[in-house]
Amino acid sequence: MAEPAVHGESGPDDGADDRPAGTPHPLDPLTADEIRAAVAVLRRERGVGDGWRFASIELREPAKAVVRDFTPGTPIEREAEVICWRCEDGQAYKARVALGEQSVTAWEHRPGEQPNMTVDEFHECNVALKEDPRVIEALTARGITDLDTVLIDTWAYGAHLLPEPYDDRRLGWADVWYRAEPGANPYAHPVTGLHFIVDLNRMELLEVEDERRIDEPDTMGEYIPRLVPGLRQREDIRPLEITQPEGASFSLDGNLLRWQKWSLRIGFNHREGLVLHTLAYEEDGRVRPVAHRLSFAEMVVPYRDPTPEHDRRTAFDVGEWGLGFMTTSLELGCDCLGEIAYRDAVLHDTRGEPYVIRNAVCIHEEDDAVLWKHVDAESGAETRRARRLVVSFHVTVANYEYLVYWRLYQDGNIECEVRATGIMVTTHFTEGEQPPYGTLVDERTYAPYHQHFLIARLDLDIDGEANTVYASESEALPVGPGNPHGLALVQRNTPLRTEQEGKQDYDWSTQRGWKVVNERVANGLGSPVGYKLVPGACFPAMLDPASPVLQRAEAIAHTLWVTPFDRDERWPCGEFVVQSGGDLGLPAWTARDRPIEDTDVVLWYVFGIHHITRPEDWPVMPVDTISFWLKPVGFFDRNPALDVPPAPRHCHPQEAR
Ligand SMILES: [Cu+2]
Repeated sequence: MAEPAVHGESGPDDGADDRPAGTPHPLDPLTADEIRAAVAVLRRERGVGDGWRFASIELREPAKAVVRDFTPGTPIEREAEVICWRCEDGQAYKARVALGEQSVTAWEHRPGEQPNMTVDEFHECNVALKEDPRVIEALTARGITDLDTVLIDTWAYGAHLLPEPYDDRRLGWADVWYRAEPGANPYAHPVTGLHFIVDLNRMELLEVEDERRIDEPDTMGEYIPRLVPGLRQREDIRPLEITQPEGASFSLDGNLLRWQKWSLRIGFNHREGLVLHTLAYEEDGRVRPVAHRLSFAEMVVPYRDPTPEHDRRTAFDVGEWGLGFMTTSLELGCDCLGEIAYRDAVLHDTRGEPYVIRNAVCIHEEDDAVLWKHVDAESGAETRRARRLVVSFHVTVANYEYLVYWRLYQDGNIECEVRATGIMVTTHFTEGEQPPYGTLVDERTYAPYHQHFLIARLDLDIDGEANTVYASESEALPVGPGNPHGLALVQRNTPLRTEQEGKQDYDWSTQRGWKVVNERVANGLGSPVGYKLVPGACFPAMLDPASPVLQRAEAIAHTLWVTPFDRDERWPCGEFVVQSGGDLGLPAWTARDRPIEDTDVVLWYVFGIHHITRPEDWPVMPVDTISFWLKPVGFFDRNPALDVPPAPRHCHPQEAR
């Protein structure tokens, strides 16, 4: 869901200066000029003119071999992948454009598919509906006459809910909210029972659903200090400054980021937002690959409330709206502290016109308490301070915020943290009639339970592409000979050989995790090198197999899926999730049951927030924080952070005393 406030902040800049010096790297995102060039070619060769919309324009990432063999300065063929549609008949096309030759290399008609929702449609729908006499009448009947206070929020449909007379159209359904005064929170005031069904291609109001007029309760949904009655802000907080007098310890060369022994490339696109490419760790002069590509490929947010107010509310925030399109500019001192480097993102509107999101990605170092420590009776305390490199971006999807942090540590650990914050969707009810599917958060106001399933696409390449995934589990042996006290604990590692075996669920009782191993590379101890996906924040879908919501998002039915690498397999719930009926992603690909042993594998990790709403989440929700880890397991021969020096002038007993 999407209220994209990003345009205003990004300004009129056209992003022409975003290209790093020199020739592009094969993984650099498209520049503004490249976006314009792709659009110009399609206008010229395929007649994509007025009356069309561009849903997405992004870099077609090259094959791994091209990336591996690239030498700086060598010209490369850049390709754009474009999805556009003709509004008149709703027909969608997927195109590929060779930017060097300025030619269309693929033009695929996609009948029956709906491209992603767009920022332009969201805004145009809000404006068009507010001009419609039927909308004005419905609002007036509810005592709302100042349309400037009204926000109409468009959501996408699932196929199973499309109203029949219009089920071949591009449809949106809309919620209505209003601000108590200019600058106040629209999500503080839901207009319960009023929804609109809209043909987005014609911007035509098809139906007004006007039910259940409920007397507005006396709620307090404001969070901006001047609007919170009687708020006395705390006065006992003194400044906490982060200083790095000699600057940061990372370097940025175009999109290439280096920090201590880590290196990676920053990527960005409309759908996944931030992408980490070619992540590697250098050891004794050897650059050791860990991941080819890390990103978020889907997010599924079913509201678990079957009442008519919420039963359509299953958002696919990646596939419908795009984490990139929803990315907001970051601000120094608020979102990030310390010595910060930012990267801008270049995206485009539905006319194909590029625009820039300033400070879309933040890169900085953080102190992270103790890295390792021991106190010895003779030599005293030996302590190392930990630091981590954080690459992050924030998205605002209408009422909700998602903050994504990829963190690299000095001991080879990788942590992916997501924080959810923002404003919960709420609904009013008549006294004594609160539905059981949510929590009371304010007077006659409840926030429905819902879930946020995030699907991380983890293309790991542990010391190369030939990897095997093992389910790694602990087993306690029964009491018996050799184990009289029942203490024996062994570790079982089961190779996942096929895609069917690669469908894995979390198991608390065995502490199941998944180890990605390269059998062809041994560490100094003679064992194959590996990294372990240490699960966190996983929970079952809790959806009946017959549920059409689960059928659209079968990917959330397992904690982990493993597939052989295919660069065109990117979207775990399907490429076109707007108005989708079934999941054409992971379940369809894995139905072939391809081998996944000793080959280039991709892990799809499903985790998230099972959001049982609380009064404390209202009116603005303090962050809910979840994460998972990728940890080296025999990738190194010993603690790789032994070489981290003590902090200068501190922490070294011999010198300090
Ligand atoms: Cu939530």
